[in-house]
This record gives sequence, C-alpha cells and structure tokens, in this order.
Amino acid sequence: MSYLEKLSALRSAHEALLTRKNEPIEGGNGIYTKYRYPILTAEHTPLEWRYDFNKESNPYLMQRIMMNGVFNAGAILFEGKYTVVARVEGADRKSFFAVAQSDNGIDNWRFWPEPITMPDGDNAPATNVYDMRITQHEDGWIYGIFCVERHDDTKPFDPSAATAAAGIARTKDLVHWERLKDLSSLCQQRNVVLHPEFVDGQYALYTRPQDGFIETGKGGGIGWTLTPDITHAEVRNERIIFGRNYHTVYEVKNGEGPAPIKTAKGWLHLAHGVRATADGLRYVLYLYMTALDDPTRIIAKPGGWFLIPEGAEYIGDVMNVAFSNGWIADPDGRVFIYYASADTRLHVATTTIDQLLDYCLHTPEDGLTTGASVETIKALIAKNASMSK
Ligand code: M1P
Repeated sequence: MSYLEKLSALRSAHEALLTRKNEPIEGGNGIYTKYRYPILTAEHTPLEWRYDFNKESNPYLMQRIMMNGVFNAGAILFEGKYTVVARVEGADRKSFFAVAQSDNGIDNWRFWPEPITMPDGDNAPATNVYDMRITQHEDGWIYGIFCVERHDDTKPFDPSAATAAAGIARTKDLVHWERLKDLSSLCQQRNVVLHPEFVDGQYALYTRPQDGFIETGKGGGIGWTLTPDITHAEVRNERIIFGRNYHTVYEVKNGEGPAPIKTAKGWLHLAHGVRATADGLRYVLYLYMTALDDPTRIIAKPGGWFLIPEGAEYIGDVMNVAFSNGWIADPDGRVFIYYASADTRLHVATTTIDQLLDYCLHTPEDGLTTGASVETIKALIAKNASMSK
C-alpha cells in the first residue's frame, strides 16, 4: 500500500469509528440502559494528536504519540451539546483533559482540536492531573475540581511516593481555565466535588480525605466542608457524611462521583465504593440521596451497587473498575451517566430522574448481615405471593 493509500485508509477507519451509531443493549435491569460500544476510547482521539502527517519525517506513517485510554470524564450540557471533559492518558502515563461533544449524548462524539492547557497558577507544578468533576455553580462560573498528583519529596529515594491534592480551576468557555489555589487540606484529598449551590453563603465541597496516595487509611469516606472563598479554598471542620462500612461495597474506599443533581425529592448522588477481593480492588457505582434543605442529611441509601463493570468492561488497564465523575440531567428528565470501565474507556448509560428516584426510594437498604438480606428477600417473596391470592 502506498503512503497515500495508507493515509486514506487511516482517515476512513477513524471517521467510521467516530460516526458509528451506538445501540442500546436490551434486557437490562430496568434501572438504566447500557450501550453496545464505548463512547470514547484511545482510538477516538484525533489523528493529529498521534500522527506526524509529513511524509518526509514519517515515511512509515507510524504513530508518534500513542494514547493509552480515555476514561473518567466530567460532564455538562454546554451550549446545547452533551459535553465531556475526559481524562485522556498517553502511552507515557500522563493524563490530561480534553473536551469532546455529541449532539445526542450517545454517539458521534468528537474531540475539540486541542487538549486543555491547564495552568498551574500559583501552585507547585503538577506531575499528573485527572478525574475532573464539573460543576455549573450558581455564582455563574463553571468549575473543574480534579486530582493533582505530585511526587512526595519527603521520600526522595522512593520514585513511587506521591501526593494527591484537589486542584481547582474555573472557566466560562471550557477553553480558557483560571487556575485557583489548590484546596488546602491537612491530609491528602482525591474525589473532591463542588456542590452547585451556596450553603450558608459559602462554597460547599464533598471531600475524600485519605492518609496516603493509595490508601485512605483512617480517611472515613465522603466528607463535607464549607469554605467562604473559592479562590483560597480550605478544608475546615471536615465531617464525614457517608462513611465506610464493614462488608459493604464501600468498605475500603467511598468517594463522591459527579456533582449531585437537584430533584424535587432531594439531591441525587452518584458515588463509587471500593472493596477488597483476592484479585485486588473492586470499584462499583452506587447511588444515595440527601435532603434538599440539607445536602449532608442522607434520606435514601439503596443497598449494594448500582452499576458494575460487565463483560468486556471488566477488562483493561485496571481490572474490575467502574468509575464515574460525570453525568448530565437533561431538561426533559433524561439522565446520561458517563462511566468508565477498567480505567480504559468511557461509556454511557441512560435513564431518567424518575427511574433514579424510584430506585433510590424503593431499593432496600443494606441490612449489613446475611440474616437481614435473607429477611429482605423473603419480605419481597411474601409481597409477591400476596398479590396472587
Ligand atoms: O483505578 C481506579 C481509580 O483509582 C483512583 O480512585 P480512588 O481515589 O477512589 O481510589 C483514581 O486514580 C481513579 O482515577 C481510578 O479510576
């Protein structure tokens, strides 16, 4: 094949991938619908990010910069388009943020021509950034809060020693980002999320305190703090609003997903829980609700997981991981959940606010013991039996 034939085949295959129609997977759990194809993968990234298209300098038409994955994405309805700010990871293990948009939220996603340039501002330079939570705040700004990873220089002889902090940036156009001071915290923080409304006149943050970079240690789960000035945000009087529990899906780690959605019946939260298995950690998604007049007061706590990696979703860079930091509530009541599998690719699951509320308000809580679970199942059997009488 000549260079030009190879080039033409490459461009056609990429366009075919980008324009492939996605298909709902029938016969799910009735709570949401998953789709056959991931919506974004490393192969969806623009060819211009990966290839040198100068025949003289790249006669073999080889990839010069390879991509490893596209996953954990913040999401927002922006100028009428379903928009994600995805975590793109290169072959060099560095993650960066990139915007991709779709007209229907399900397929035909296209990245903007260039990745986001995220300034360091007055903060120490970041080695790696990832997992942006996007919040359209009532102050008029769009905020992105994300994990900032740096080497832990207190351990100069350990190349794996790292620290995690919450970086904060804001924008009006998703192109130009004003970087604010990192969240000041006595411990490491990841999975920090900005609540969309002021609470007691202050900015409200969901936190996830952790003793180390990987281990949460004594870090108890989803925390909460108020801070008066988002340009110098600090964790003060942090308290855990949803802890970890023995023998639940959030026994090892418990972290907020995207910013919660306001509904008539309360704030709807999507979060991830982590448990240990003989085969490593298992990340699953779960839902909970808090009161409209107090976003820290839990009013619904459906037991167990809500969404897990299934089939091919299970396999990838980090096996057995479902993670979400982005969802979009459409004004017509539909909800688009953007979840990633195995730290490798991004998917969508669609549902509605009504279905999610029904799920939260009618799924039994985790009774925390086998005996309680059996009684819950027997109560359902008895209810069904009474129907047939
Ligand atoms: O590898 C699974 C996830 O691990 C981290 O999440 P957490 O802080 O909850 O353990 C993050 O690195 C996340 O990006 C990743 O998906």
